[in-house]
Amino acid sequence: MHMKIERWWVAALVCFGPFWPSAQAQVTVDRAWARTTVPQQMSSGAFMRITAQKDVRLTGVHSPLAGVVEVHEMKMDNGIMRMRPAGELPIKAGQSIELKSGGYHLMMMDLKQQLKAGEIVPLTLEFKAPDGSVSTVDIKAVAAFTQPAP
Ligand SMILES: [Cu+2]
Repeated sequence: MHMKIERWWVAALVCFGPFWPSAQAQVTVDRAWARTTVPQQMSSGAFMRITAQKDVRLTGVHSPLAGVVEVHEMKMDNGIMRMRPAGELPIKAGQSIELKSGGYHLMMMDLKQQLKAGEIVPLTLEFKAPDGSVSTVDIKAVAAFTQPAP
């Protein structure tokens, strides 16, 4: 029985493998880092560069270390820096978007632990293509006090 299942999976890979849409081929993420926190701090930002090979929208983000992760936008408003949920973030084919301090960023809320320097913060980014297909990209952001040198 075990052998049978294994063989079926091999067959599935051979038959369907080349037709599976590859999330990795559509979106790449690099320079990912997250801001360290002090004890009891419940939220923090995560930053990275996202490059899309095809038109996509960043539709959701999840992390096992945070209850909620939202895409936020920071803007000057009458001399005051404000941030608010940005909703879905469109990225055009061939375009890179920099999530950085003072601009778009990922807001991690309801943090389940303190983020100490060097801590790995796993994040799953969910992208939607114009045809409605959904792909996810798993990344690991490193906690740091300020943006690490590229
Ligand atoms: Cu924010």
